[in-house]
Amino acid sequence: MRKNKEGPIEFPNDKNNNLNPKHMKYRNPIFTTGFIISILLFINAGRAQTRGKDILWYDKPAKSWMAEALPIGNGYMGAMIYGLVEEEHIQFNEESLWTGGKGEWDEYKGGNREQAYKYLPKIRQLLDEGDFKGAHELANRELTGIIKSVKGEHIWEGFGAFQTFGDLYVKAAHGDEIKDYRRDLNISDAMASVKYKVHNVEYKREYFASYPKRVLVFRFQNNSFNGTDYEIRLESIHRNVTISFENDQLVMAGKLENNGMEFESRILIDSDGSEISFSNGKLHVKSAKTLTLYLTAATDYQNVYPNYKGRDYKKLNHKTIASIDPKKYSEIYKEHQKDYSALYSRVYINLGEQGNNHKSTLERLKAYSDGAKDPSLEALYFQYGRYLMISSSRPGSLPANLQGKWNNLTAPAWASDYHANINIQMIYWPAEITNLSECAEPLMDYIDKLREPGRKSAKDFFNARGWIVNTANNIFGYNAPGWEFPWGFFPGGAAWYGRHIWDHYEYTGDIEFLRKIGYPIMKESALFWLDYLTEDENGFLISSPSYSPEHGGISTGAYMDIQIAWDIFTNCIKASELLGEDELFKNELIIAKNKLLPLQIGNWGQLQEWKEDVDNPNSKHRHVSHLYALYPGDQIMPLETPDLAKAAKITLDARGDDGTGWSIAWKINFWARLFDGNHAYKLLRRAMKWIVTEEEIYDEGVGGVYSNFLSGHPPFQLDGNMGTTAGIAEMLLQTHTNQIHILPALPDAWANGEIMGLKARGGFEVDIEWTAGKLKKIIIKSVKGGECRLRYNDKEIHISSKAGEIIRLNGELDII
Ligand code: FUC
Repeated sequence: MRKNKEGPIEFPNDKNNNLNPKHMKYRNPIFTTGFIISILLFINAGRAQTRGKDILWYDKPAKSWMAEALPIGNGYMGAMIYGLVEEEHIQFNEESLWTGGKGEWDEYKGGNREQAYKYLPKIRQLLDEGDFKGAHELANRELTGIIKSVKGEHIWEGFGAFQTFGDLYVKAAHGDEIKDYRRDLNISDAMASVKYKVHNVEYKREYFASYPKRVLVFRFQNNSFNGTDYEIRLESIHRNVTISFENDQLVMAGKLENNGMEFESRILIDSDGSEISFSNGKLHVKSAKTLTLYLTAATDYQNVYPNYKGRDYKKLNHKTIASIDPKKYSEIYKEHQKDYSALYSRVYINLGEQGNNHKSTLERLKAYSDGAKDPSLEALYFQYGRYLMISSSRPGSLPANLQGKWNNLTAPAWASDYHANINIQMIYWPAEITNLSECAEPLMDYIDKLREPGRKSAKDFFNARGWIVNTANNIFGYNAPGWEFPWGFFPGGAAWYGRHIWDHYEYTGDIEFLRKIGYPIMKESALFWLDYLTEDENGFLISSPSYSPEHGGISTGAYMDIQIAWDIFTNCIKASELLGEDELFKNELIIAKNKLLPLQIGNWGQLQEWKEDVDNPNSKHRHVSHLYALYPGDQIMPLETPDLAKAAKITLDARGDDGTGWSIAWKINFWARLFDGNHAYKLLRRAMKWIVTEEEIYDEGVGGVYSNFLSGHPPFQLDGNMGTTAGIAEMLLQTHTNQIHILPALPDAWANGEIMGLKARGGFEVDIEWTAGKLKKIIIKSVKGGECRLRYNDKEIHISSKAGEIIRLNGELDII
């Protein structure tokens, strides 16, 4: 039995937070200078300190997983912390535990349907003849993807779903007269904690997720004289699971019934208790003052087409646990904190203070939803998006799915998959602009691996070169259209991912990434469109058949397709010029781009969603897909294309200011791109409206935020969080117009403020400070050097910068 020798209980954070007076005694001059320098350093650190920690806190344990439990994650794994007193409940996930795929159904072929493309000419003919009904029926029969069966809502056999992994329960043997209960999540350090007292005995818990160590860490402490007895148990909703205890490790191993996927989690137990025993699947720790659990998990999944299987997960878990020295808890925490804050602390935001930190986050959210001003709550929500990004997407991990890495069900909404017709794209919108480019790497890697299965789907359904991915996508290479239209048809997912690749290059300036990985992927996405687009009666290139994502019927030109084709052609042309490659291909793209069906303004001044002028002015539909060109695209820009921007505004006014969580978030970005800060702010307040209970189910107009700050579609969907974080950044900085546009959509509500460390295309980092609604100061760090074009209101300046140069400017854009 291993004993923890750390000595008397001391709560580490408290130590860090108080200034230690001891230093003040010495008077020696050299020492004094040294002393002054250290003071300066200290003040600096102090300023970082005085930034204060970004913390969500609550004065009650969580009852609801979706609405109240608090998420932690290390990219690979996620956990939801309830903070229950008598028996703590921690539900956890590992990113690759999924049903579905070949293992579940021998005939699984990623949804592909051999030679389905043979029906394309007939469908196009029916469309040209105006028989939209006939065309839809044929398309819905012959162009849909194949899965085993649909069993009730959200169970799509063959396609599968992201799975909960297990539930950890830790019972502490103490009375129930609880006092001073507090549960919090410090997103500056990525550490959750719970504190309470029972009969003056202090109980404290800490929870963090270490990416460097690939473990979730839970520490339970108390300062009772004889320690406390703890009981630990692991549960899983999956059948055929065994629980065992070996080498101080609680091991849960199993095999999914659906597809035979093997999985294992290991918890290394460390305590200073007098005894540890295992019986009836439970672990009993006697008289402990400190109990620490190090949890890791893995499956035999690997992202390798076509079998997606074969990882030596047991070896991985053993290696992970072997790397943990339980005596080094503080070091493990410090390593985590250093790793995490190296990313998180790149961006600082201050939108003004209302002095509400003494109130719990839930109290503030309720007051805010009733109309109270609370700019620092908005700043906290902004940073929460960055926290969730770092916690769910790290180099080497899978990308965040619809629910990041958090799911407690076997049949989560939309399978908690990789929906590619808005959702996953939105989830990654904050990555570059909020200076977390590393967190976009899992997406780049995932996109690269989608190409092989995607080529097969492009061939089978469209007899086209290149690759595609449609609306629904699982981790087993399901790139085919969905099994029902209209929602299932969206081959544009792949080219839309091309926008993320191009952005990744534009923000990082990583030309080798572009040459070796980015451009080859983009080129293949563009190839599909060169083959799929056909000429209409006027010689314009259209996408037939096409559906505007999940809205309306079959069409010969859903504009989102045409805008995405425009975008991938444009960025491929830029990339090929930059790389000095593919001259012929580039020219082919230029010709095709110029032949694309031009965007049209319809009969009520709206931007048309389809080639056919049939937009319904009363539609409140959540998907506003034909404004892709406004955001995240750059085909529509108020200063460069004022008429189209005006039409986009008319469309947005008609669609209204409500919607699902992600739809509202998208609208924040749209209004920011239209330079209407007050309207974007109105949508922000709508996006942060408190969703009272998790019972509120899916509907067009009830998006908002749960008590734990997770965004609700409803249900919980990460895209709402990320789209809003990206929207706040987009109100303060825009760089898609080949300029660094400062405060393009500053709302009146944020009269004074500052944001530091936002990223601009071209590899610049930007700090902005404003007072009384006016720019006060800008600091630009030119990471890569090069031309820096700045805009503030109507003023524009150009600065040639060197790599590493810091440029300071005042509110008039004069260099200071
Ligand atoms: C698309 C959206 C839904 C939901 C799902 C995950 O189907 O239309 O609203 O967000 O993705």
